[in-house]
Order: sequence, then structure tokens, then C-alpha cells
Amino acid sequence: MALTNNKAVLAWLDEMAAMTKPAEIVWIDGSEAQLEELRKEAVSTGEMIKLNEELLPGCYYHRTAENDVARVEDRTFICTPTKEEAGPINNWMDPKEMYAKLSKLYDGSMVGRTMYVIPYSMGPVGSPFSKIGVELTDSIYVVLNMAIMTRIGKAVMDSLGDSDDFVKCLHAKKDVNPDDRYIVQFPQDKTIWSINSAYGGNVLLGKKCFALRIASYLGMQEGWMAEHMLILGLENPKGEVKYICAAFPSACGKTNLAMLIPPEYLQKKGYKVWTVGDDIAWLRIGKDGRLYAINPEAGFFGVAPGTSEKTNFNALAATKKNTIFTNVAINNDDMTVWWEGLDKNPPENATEWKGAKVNGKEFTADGNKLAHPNSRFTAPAVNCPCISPEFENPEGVPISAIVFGGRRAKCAPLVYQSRDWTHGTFVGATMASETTAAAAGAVGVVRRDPMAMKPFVGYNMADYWNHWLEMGEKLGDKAPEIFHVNWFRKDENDDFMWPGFGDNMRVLLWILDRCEGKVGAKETAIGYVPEIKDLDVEGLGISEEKLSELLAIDKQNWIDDVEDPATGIKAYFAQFGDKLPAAIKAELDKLEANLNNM
Ligand code: OXD
Ligand code: MN
Repeated sequence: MALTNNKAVLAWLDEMAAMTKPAEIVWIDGSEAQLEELRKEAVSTGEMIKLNEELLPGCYYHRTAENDVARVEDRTFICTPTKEEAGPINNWMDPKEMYAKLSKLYDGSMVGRTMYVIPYSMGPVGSPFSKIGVELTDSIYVVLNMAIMTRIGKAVMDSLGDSDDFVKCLHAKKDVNPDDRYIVQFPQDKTIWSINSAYGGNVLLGKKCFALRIASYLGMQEGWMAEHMLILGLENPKGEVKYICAAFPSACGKTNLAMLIPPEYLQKKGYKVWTVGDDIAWLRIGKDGRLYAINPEAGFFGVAPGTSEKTNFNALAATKKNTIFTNVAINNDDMTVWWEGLDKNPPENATEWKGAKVNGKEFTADGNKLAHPNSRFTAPAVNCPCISPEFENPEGVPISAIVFGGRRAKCAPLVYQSRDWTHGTFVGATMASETTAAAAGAVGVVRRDPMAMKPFVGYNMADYWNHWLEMGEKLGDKAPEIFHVNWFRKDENDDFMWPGFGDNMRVLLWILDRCEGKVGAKETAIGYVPEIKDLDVEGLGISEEKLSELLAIDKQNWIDDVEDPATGIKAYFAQFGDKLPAAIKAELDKLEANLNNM
């Protein structure tokens, strides 16, 4: 039975059903009873495997097709009316052409199947930040993941009322053919069409497709921001909590930073970290003129490999109940899960991620991976031991600092502060990271990833930078301070110079000290770096010499970063032509002048 009389929703649903021709349409009401029925059905068809109820209560396993294990950027499109609106770094096709092409693929794609209708809210239901979507899908796996990652069900439809302000999301699994796989955003139509995939980032349409691509476009129109940022709260011994947002490209430890455990001596003093979000932040200017953030999601869709008690105790704890594991390995002795980096004991009686039964010890000793490197857990945020008490606050949390970061062996110092919001926008726009052995291709190649939004910006990146500048003008002197960090600097022996993980807290403390004007700093060509005395390195055993090396700015490295014909800032900016905002160009000129004067 339909959960609504909303004419816009029902008309669109009719149209999509006429195209995909499902045997049945089922509305997802959000009740535990209905979800439990779906879990049972998925287990009976083999779509999901039930894990050990005592050790992992409420947990399930799912395996995707071998060709369908990650987001597909080359098959992701932003279909704005003109190519210029999508900009030079997005794939684009004329919306009419794309609708026509995809309509053929969707035609009859759900014959004999059930179409599930999932009303969902990004953000707490009814919050002024929140936005509503409806996802149509023929996958129970999608329904059960959306039930963890978003707020779903009847309450969402009630909150929509008879408004037509919702994002229309259509997903059909079809035959998972990679040659006909499309992940398409139509920002002007608030529409997302995804076909021929069943992997998380491509099919949980509330996440990257809505909360970043469509939402970044809506934010530009409506005067707010959708960013690929974690949100954390840092509590000091007086019980005061200050909030930080941070954007990092993938493979830089974003989820770990969001759930950081302070070094023991800081814990003893009374410092704590609270997680508000690990991936996406929606930011608005509040009544007091400050910038406020919510996490629009309700769960964590985290990369499993590398997650352990040591690297991220809190994330691991979050996966202990009501979690869906995708493409990890199964330990058949006790029906639990395993992945590389969980511990040093791969199960002997294992099923690897593709489904083969293997002796995990021998299999991994031969250099094979039991879990896919991009295998995932979908865990409810409420499971996380350090989830912030403000997680459900409909007004969001006030942001003191915005942090950008990347993996740079030489160029960027451990931390620096931008001179102001405009300079900070430039720092975000020039963000880059070096490739690791974890990804295919050459190691150490610089990739530009502005604000970590390269794969997620729903319109022209140059207009997006302009929107950042406009937000800065509106915020004025209430704007958060903007910083850049680099946990990955290496010395002449190619060893990391900074311990990272919990010790990153020391850098966050300096950042907050700067926000509160408690400490001075050294002005350099690229911004402000800490005075050595102001960085708390108690118990780290780092010499003053090492610290100054960590904070040093090498003139030639920076000139190369600007000038490199393949990967440099100038070459990157050139593709935006005269759409590059003048203020960003002026910041580049200033950087060059500062470097020449060094
Ligand atoms: C993610 C990503 O999955 O950024 O969060 O790729
Ligand atoms: Mn992400």
C-alpha cells in the first residue's frame, strides 16, 4: 500500500514502474518487522548470508559480482543542460540524450522482480538541514543498506507532505553488465538514475549521488554547502567541545581521524573525541552567523581492510552488531568475518571474497587477498562508542575549523593555517595527494583532488570554488579558520616522520589554539606554521630538529608543485579557462610572489 497521497511522488512512481515493469511494488515503511522479512527472503535466495548470531548479532554478509566492486568514475555523469555547467572534470551528456539512452536500458528491467520504494531523509527527519529522497530499487541489499545509512520509512513521507521537493532516485540492478553501467545525476531535475551495478557507492543513492553530487548543486543554488568531510568534536578537560570538519582524498585515513582515540596522557587529562560524521558534511550559516554542520547519513559505509582494534577501535566496535559486510572473507568455523589487517590470523577454513573455499593461511601466504581491498562494512552510527551526543541535533554543530589534507611525501608541512577564508579556499582548491601502492598504477604520482570533491562535485568545479568564496563573504569574521595537514611527510630514508593515528590529536589541539588566538605562529610563503614550542609532542621522542624538518617549506618543491606541466597547480587551473575565479588566480599570483621572495 502506498505510504502517501503525494501526487508528485505517485505520478513519478507510475512513470518509473511503466518503464521498468516490475511484477510487484512494495513500499518500505521502516518497520523492523518488514526489514526482518526482507532479511529472511534475502537469506533464502542466497543474496545474503546470516552470520553468527551470538558473536555478530543481526549481522549479514553479501558478495557482489566480481566486476562490480567499486565506484565507477568513468561511468558517472553529470547531465546538466550544457557541458559548461558540468565543467571540465565531470563526464557530461545532454540530458535528453541520456534519458533516451537509459530509458531503453531500464525498459522491462524489473520484469518478474519486485520494485521497493524507499522514502528516506538525509539528515534527521524534519531538521532544517535535511532533504528527502525516494529510491526505487529492485535490490533487497540496497533496501537493507539504505535502512542503515539513512533515516527511512513512513515518517519521511509524512514530513514531505504534499511537497514535490524530493530527489527522485531510480536503481535497477539489471544484469550488472559493466559495459552498460551508468551512474547519472541530473542536478536540475533532482534526479539520479543508476543501472547495472549493485555495489554500495553506485546504488546507495543517498550517499555520493545525492548527499554530494545533487546536494552540492542544491547548496550552490540555496546558499549552503555539501562537502566530502568528516565532522568531529574535540572535548577539553573543562568539558568544552569544539567542532572540526576535515576533507581528505581516499586512502588518507578519514574514518580513522573521525574516530580518533587521543594519546593516553591526553585522555588522562580529560581530552575526548566525539564523532559526528565520517564522510559527508552539510553546512549552513546559523542564526548567530556561524557555520553549522550536520552529518546527513545515519551509518558508516567504511572500508574494512586495515580496520583493526589498533588502527580504529571505534569503527571496529561499530561493526559488532546489525552490520552488513560486503566482499570481506568469511571464517566458516564460526561464521564471523575477516579481512586483511584485522589481525595476523587469517582463518584456515575461509571463504574468500569471490566465494571460493580456501585455507586462508596458505592462500594469504601465497600473496592472495581474502577480502577485496575495497570490501566494506555498513554499520549503524549509533553503534559507535564515540558517537557524538549531538549526532541527532537538528540544528547541527558549530564549526571552528575546516581542515584540508593530502598525502604528500615532501611538499606540505605537517600543518599550516591559511591567512583567511579566500586563501583557505585556494588551499582547498589546490589539494593533492600522492598515489599509494594500494591503488593500481604508478606510486607517488600527484593527483589534484580539490576539497576531496573531484569525483563528487555536481556542477562546474570553478563555480563551486566561486560558491566557497561567496560563503566566505557571507560568514565574514564568523568564518571558521582553514588549515591544511599532511600526516604523511617522509624523511630522506623514505620513513614517515610523524606517528599519525591518535597523535594527530596534537595537531588538532594546535589548530584549536589558533582558532582561539591562544598561540602565535610563523608567517611563511604558504601561510602560518606552528612555532615549535606550541606543538605538544610530550612523550613522542621527536627531536626539535625533526620537528622543524616536518614544518619546513622547501622553495623548489613548492615551485615545482605550481609549475609541473603535468600535475602542477597552473596546469590544473588552466582547464577551467576564464571561469577560474579571479580571487583564486590572485592567490596563485601571491603564492608565486611569496615563493620568489623566499
Ligand atoms: C567513499 C569514497 O566510499 O570516498 O567514501 O570513495
Ligand atoms: Mn568518501
